[in-house]
Amino acid sequence: MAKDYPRFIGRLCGCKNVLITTHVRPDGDAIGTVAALSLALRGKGIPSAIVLLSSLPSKYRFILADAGLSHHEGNDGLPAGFNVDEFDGLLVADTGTWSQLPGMQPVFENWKRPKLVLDHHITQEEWADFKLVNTRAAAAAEVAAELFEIWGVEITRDIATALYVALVSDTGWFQFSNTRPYTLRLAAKLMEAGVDTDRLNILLNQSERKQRVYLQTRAMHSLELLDNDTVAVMKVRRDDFLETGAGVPATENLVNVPLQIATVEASLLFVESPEAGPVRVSLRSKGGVDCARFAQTLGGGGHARAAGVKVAMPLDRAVTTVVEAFRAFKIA
Ligand SMILES: [Mn+2]
Repeated sequence: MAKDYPRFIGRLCGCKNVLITTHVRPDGDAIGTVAALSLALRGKGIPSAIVLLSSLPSKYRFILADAGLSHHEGNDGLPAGFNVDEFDGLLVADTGTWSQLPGMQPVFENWKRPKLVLDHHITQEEWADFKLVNTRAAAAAEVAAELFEIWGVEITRDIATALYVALVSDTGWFQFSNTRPYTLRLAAKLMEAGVDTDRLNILLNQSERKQRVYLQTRAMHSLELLDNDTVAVMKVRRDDFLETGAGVPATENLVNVPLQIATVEASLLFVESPEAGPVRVSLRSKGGVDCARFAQTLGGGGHARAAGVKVAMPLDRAVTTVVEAFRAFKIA
């Protein structure tokens, strides 16, 4: 692994214009890591462009704005008319699977230029030319930080802020079991580089629109506890989006709420698409069930305690189907 970093750096240094992207519906780790990578490349004199495959959540807008980074944005795919021929390298952060990169496979599968992946997920596919994957890393940002250290990237306040947002996003502000000593040492280094943690807390935890809390309230009303209160199921219906005016990003972290209950071992959140589209299922466990392995049986992926899958069926049938499959998986 250690010797992979110089090789990865070598590939990046061979590029003159890098297209940086991440998974659809980007979270804080995705946005923070992409921003930090783009700034690091800029520091090394390598131009890059950030391309998002769905809209940038408003709460993360400040990361790019503070750093003076622009981005291109698609709607469940590459931006319309986007010319990938301007680039001689593809850098994908925080995912290693085409299913998380809608619209990318047809364009890049046979692309004759380096395709690089920097990730921390267990679920991987073998299409990249070079991958930097550390599944012990709490966030893709940790892999990026290790890369920067070996590359001698100067950790500016903007890079530190982007990496810090990524860390707190994927560790639940250092609460989740993926938090490791390295995570906290890195966080300390980032604070020393000038991260304003109080400002980040206000921007990320105390700056929501009221519509988000209205949507979450509805979702919590839908809570059902199954199997002797060990499995929690919550649903967000299309009407919940329409009637509250909230969007899909408002469902972020909702799946963790039922884990507050002592008896609950696993939480399943079903989110109906506000438009047409599959039901998104988020899975969380306290460690007794491997969410990633279960998600993989249905074509999804993720981590042992946090995973997701998309199911192309009506909401209520999706709930019945996934819950039944989950029970069978637990017994097996
Ligand atoms: Mn991540």
